[in-house]
Formats: sequence, C-alpha cells, structure tokens
Amino acid sequence: MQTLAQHLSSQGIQAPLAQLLTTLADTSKAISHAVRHGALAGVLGATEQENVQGETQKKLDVITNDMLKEALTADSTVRGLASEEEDHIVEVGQSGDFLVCFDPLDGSSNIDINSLVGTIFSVLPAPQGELSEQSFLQPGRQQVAAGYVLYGPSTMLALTTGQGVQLFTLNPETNEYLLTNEAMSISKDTAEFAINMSNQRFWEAPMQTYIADLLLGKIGPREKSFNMRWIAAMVGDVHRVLSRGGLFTYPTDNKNPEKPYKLRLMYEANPMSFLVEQAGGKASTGYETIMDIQPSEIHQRVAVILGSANEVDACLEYHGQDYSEEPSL
Ligand code: AFP
Repeated sequence: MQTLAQHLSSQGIQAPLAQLLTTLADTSKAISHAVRHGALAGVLGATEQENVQGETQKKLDVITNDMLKEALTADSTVRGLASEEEDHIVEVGQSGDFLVCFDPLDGSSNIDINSLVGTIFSVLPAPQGELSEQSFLQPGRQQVAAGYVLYGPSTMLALTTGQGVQLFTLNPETNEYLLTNEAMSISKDTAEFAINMSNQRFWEAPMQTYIADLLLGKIGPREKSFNMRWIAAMVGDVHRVLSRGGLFTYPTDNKNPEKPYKLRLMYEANPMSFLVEQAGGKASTGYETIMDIQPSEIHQRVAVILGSANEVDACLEYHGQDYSEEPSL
C-alpha cells in the first residue's frame, strides 16, 4: 500500500503543495491522538469562550485550532490562514504559495458523546502583494486541493488535488497514512438521504415537497423507499456519501431570519464540493453550483445540497432548476 508521500510523488504533486499536504496530514495525526484520549486528557467539555459564529467553543475546538495554526505558521509554503475559530484571517508568512481555510474540528457538538468529528481543509493559491481578507475570497473552483480527516473507528484522510479523490487510512501501529482507495466514486443514484428533519417546518416549500416525496417512498412519486441518516457532523455524512452514495443537505431555513444558512462556504461547503465533484457527484445551493459562488466574506454561510448526481438533479427539479449540465470533473 502506498504511503501518502509515495502517492503525492506518484501523482507528480509539486514540492510546495506536497509539503503543505504533509503538514496537514501530520497535524491531523496529533489531532487524532488528542481526540482518542478524550476525557483522559481533560480535553472534553466547553470553554467560556464564544467564536465568531456565536458558538461556545469546545476545549478541543481551541486545542485543534491552535495545533493547526502552529503547524501552518511554521510551514514556509503558507501565506495565510482562515479558520472557523478565528474572527479574522491570519497572515503567517511573506512568501508562501498557499492560503489555507479550515474547520479544525467539524461536528464538535459530537465530542462529548464520543461520536464522529473531523477536520476539513481547503487550499487556495496565494495572490501576490498585500494580504487581506479579500485575498481569500476566491470561488471554490480556484481550490488547488481540499480534504477532510474523519476521526472515527479508523482515522481516514480523504484528499483531492483535482485528480479524483484518494482515501488514506492511518495505520495506528506505524502512525503512517496508507492509500486504501485510489479513486472514490459516488454512485449516480441513491436511496439514502441525510437532513436534520427537526427543521422541517422552517424549510422553503421546494425542500419540504422534495423531502415529503422521499418519505412517501413506493406509494409516492419517487416510487421507491428511501433510508435516512444524520450524523450531525458534515465530515461523517459526506464520508458516507463518498463511500456508498447518498444525498446530504443542509437547506436554507427561516428558524433564525438572521442566519438563513448553517454551513460555511470557505471551509465546509467549498472543500466538500470539490471532493464530491471530483468523485462524480454534484454540489449546489439549490439555485447555484457551490464552487461557482463568488464569496463575499470569510465566514459566509450557504445552503448545501450535495451527493449522487442524479439525486441532486431530482432535488434541483423541485427548486425549478435546469439540471441538464454535467458535473465538471
Ligand atoms: P458543530 O461543529 O457546531 O457541531 O456543527 C457541525 C455542522 O456545522 C456540520 O458539520 C453538521 O452537518 C451540522 O453543523 C449539524 O447541524 P445540526 O446540529 O443543526 O444538526
């Protein structure tokens, strides 16, 4: 089985990007170690602090954010970083080739119940000249790499550099990532969807009708039964979609008119959309392709509908969208 380093070399990944991806992978090994020790390391529970999202920070949110900031600051290929846990962008170097956006511990509300959590990262080219928030506001199409690390029964790294999606499993004996799937592929069709049903009354009509038809199963217009899953950690739900197909969605809702969307564009929706499209799936807000969005601010939130291409198309039909264009690979 190829190691991560052997794989990056075999794909002809240039040294600076290979160095950055190695930094991210190595840091995820340390995060995996911290997550695994949980209560034994005193890393569970919440802090007194709130992040820019207005969410109470878990201890592990802060610990993992600091680990990634330290590692990326020490990496000469990194010009700047943006994190879910940082109010503003952080300039870390004068000459690095890359900007890194990340959610250090996605699904952190799962930490205290020992459920799935992960790290999500997105790598953008660093423009020349002064660094500002504007430097980061690039559409998802500009990403040079994206991935996630899922801290589950196995620690797994899913990665794309635009040449499909590769999956690596961390060998606990050697602490080495080994290539366990060289081309993840999302089935075009599915009978499985993931949504937080408790928000049903707050959804827009197209999503209410789409989900109602899924629930009608064989007696409804879809004429087949559907299964539902909800992990409450995007990394876990997207990994399931990449592994066996499915549709994952966090649609717009009017539960809190000041916050019509939940998922963050720069470090959740864009990296996951890159992975999903590279595996043959689709990713849309319901009205536009996620990776075509011109970001307006670093912590911007969007609606997300992603997964099996034909099922995303079916959902977009309810939104009155033309679904004829093929996913760009
Ligand atoms: P946390 O990191 O605050 O747990 O949020 C995780 C997340 O951003 C995403 O990973 C999940 O899909 C979604 O929120 C879960 O949202 P609900 O808690 O509303 O189900």
